[in-house]
Amino acid sequence: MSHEKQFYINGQWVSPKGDKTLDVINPADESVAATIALGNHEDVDLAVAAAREAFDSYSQASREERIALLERIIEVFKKRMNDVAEAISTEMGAPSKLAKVAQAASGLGHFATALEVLKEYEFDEEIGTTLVTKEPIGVCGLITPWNWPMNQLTCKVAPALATGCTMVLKPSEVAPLSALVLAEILDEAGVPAGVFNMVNGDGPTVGAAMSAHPDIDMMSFTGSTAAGRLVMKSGADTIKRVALELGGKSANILLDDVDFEKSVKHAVFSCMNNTGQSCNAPTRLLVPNDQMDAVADMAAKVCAKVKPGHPKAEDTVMGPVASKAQWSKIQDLIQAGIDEGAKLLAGGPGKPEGLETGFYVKPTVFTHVTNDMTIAREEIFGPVLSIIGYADEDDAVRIANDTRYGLSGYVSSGDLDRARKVARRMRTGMIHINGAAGDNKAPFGGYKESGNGREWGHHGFEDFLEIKSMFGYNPK
Ligand code: TXE
Repeated sequence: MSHEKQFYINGQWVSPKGDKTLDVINPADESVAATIALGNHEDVDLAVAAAREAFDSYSQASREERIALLERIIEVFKKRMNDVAEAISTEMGAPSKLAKVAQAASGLGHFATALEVLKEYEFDEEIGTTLVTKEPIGVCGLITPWNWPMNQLTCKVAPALATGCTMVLKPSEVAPLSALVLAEILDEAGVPAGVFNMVNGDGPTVGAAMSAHPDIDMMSFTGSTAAGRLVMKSGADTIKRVALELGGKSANILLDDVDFEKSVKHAVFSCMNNTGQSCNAPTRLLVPNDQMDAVADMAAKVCAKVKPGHPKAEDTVMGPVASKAQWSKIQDLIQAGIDEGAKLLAGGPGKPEGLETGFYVKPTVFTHVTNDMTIAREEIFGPVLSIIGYADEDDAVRIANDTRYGLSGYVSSGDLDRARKVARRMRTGMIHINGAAGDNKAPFGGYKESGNGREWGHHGFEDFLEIKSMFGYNPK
């Protein structure tokens, strides 16, 4: 039976308290892919009560028991890989290959990493006669977005389970289908009742009820900076820990000694990957002023290879964007780029030819962008690259840091030491040097308005742990 109109609470699929529903739109053809139930504060109360009740025993589960649980989850996840990929592709439009090889695989990867970390993690530390121990923080509220849906779910659920926390998850209402598959996986793997609970719903109702809830001990939120700010504010009343992973406007500095052909190719493809819907996408390409024209020629050639198409078509490298709202936001920003005087090199407003139905965007590149333009300041979250010229290395660093965001940065140079020197001056939580990919064993998170938490690997355990000092010694 399908669980789209149910929530997963206390180890069971249950009916919602209210009767609100929402159609999930397939962005590839605008058809209704499913209709989900939207929860309210009563559903949240039930889920939190179940998580609270389960915490007493699950927080005491041994390391071995938690290891065994993660191993079972990984086994079932592998079996359901095609279902996960299919759900992702349907709900947010990722091309089939990207959905499976990158999106679903990264989701599974967080369970594998959490398992590896849990086997070695030092929960206890002796400081003199004091035992300092790290304990699960309690009931966690997890709120996730739609852009890398399974990756975002599991980079929270896996460390929460590994550290002995219980949780209530609210996935994005735009992309709730992969979360339903995850709940089925966790159920089949035998996660004890109440440890994992899921309530679908919108942000202002279910999300807000969670962040204000007195029985939730911490919130882990990924989404827009605007919504993250609201979660932090409402969490303040109950002094919750609030871990935020928010937007970005990452600069990609090409120093003057790079192989420009290679770096520009990488720059364009990375910006357009997942139809530009990644918080760490390198959306501002910074090049020496005297290279602007040469780089523009190269970028135009690469961009012509990024063909938008239906997610199910074999050769599609770029699917639609996830929603109509997202499509409209991107159109407005492309228009702002034109109005403010940036030079349109490729793409532009409107839908690509032959893709009039569905939320397809033309891969778009602007050159001669200045960092005060709207397209250089706002997170577009679409396949739109802004190329900005710089005078010298100091100028490049100044432009890179001239943003309210601080998630990722990118630097390319023929000399690793030189690239690292520049990287140290960039105010971001992550830097990719010479096109290196991220590593899910290393911390992921941002500075400034990009957030305050760190996810992935052993650093990703910290937000889910409290620290206790036990002073004392044996009486003689
Ligand atoms: O995000 P929202 P939207 C950025 C990106 C995108 C823009 C808008 O620029 O164009 O945000 O996307 C929940 N209390 N990112 O509107 O609203 C919501 O239900 C609690 C970057 O879709 O932030 C969903 O589960 N929760 C980002 C989640 O927040 C609330 C990924 C994300 O939705 C809430 C997504 C509230 N008051 C968008 N309001 C990234 N960091 O990768 C909403 N939510």
